[in-house]
Amino acid sequence: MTSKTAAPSTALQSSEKRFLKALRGEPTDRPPIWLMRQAGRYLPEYKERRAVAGSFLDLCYTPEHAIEVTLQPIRRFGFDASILFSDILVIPDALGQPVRFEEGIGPVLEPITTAAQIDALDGDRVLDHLMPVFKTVSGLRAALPDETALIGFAGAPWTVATYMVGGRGSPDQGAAKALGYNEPETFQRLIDLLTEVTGDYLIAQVVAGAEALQIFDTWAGSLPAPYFRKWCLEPMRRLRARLADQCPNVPVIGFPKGVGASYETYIRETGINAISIDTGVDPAWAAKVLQPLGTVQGNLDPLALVAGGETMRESALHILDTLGHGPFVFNLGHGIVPHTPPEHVGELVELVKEWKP
Ligand code: 1CP
Repeated sequence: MTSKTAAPSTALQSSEKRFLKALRGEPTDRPPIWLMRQAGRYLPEYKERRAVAGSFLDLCYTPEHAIEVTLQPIRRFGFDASILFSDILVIPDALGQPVRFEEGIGPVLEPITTAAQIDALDGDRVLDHLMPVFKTVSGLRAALPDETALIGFAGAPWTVATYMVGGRGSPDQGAAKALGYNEPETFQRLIDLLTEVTGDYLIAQVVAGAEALQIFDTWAGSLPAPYFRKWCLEPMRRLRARLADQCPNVPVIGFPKGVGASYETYIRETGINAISIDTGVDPAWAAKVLQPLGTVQGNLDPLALVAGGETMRESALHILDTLGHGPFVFNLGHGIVPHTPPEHVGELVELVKEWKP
């Protein structure tokens, strides 16, 4: 795609939305809040809609259903941002490596482990295949309340590659590492292809109406430093540069989960606007080292949200008191888990909305 993009106009200009102001580092009346996996199985209305839709991918690829499940948590809790309902694994599906989601297992793909299989993937069909996702994005822009920002997203090349090569989630990403260590050139071809098509995909989401983008690198923390640089940092730097060129006004949030002190290198070297930190990062360290470089998003333990009560209150207030004075977006350190009581989410949103800087 070569033309520059402008998001459709709505009653409240994008620029005035609290979440987008925070991503640009501008002062806000209070920190904005949204939660990773805010749509999902902890909500009874999600389970109902999921049953009607059929398979998980049918839910992602039917705009009417995907719009509905994206809006469910907005109606209930009034979050400042909504995230497009989809999954990071629509990219392999679109490249011609079919994905299915099995109850109790998660995503299942036919593993790709040879150069010939990588060469058979077809980057040219990605945007056509994902047309329903773009319809969901534009439908959401029309349906969301004026003050609610819309986040588009994708998985980072390394994390998506771990599923493509391993065929499913794994605790150590062993299959992707084996291919990367034994056949570095072959694996690099896959990373390069994913970097290219992920850029196409994110730009098309912006054209359809996404106002900010988040890139999930869930398994970044499992790589030794030189490989983290090669397979996470470098592709993200290229992706960010392309987005800066094609949609310069759209802020980008990175989430290289579990990388510890490398969060600093990541924000410095990629040029992203904001960094989402996992639960293990000390908010005081993030305030001192990361906030001068960009907006910090995070990092309540999803299990403190399950616990609720004083544990949740104290944990949330500690984060707010430490990070809430600089550019900050309240979130979790990882996604909401299915056994989270929805009432706890309501209490958390109230607490954040009442907190004063
Ligand atoms: O049965 C169901 O209903 C499926 C559960 C589910 C949901 C609700 C999956 C399967 N994906 C999603 C939606 C989803 N996934 C969203 C949009 C919803 C929202 O945030 O409100 C997003 C942003 C994702 C991103 C995603 N998918 C990531 C990155 C973030 C993270 O959680 O680390 C990853 C790694 C995936 C893969 C995936 N999809 C689904 C599952 C169960 C998994 C994890 C597989 C594993 O165990 O490794």
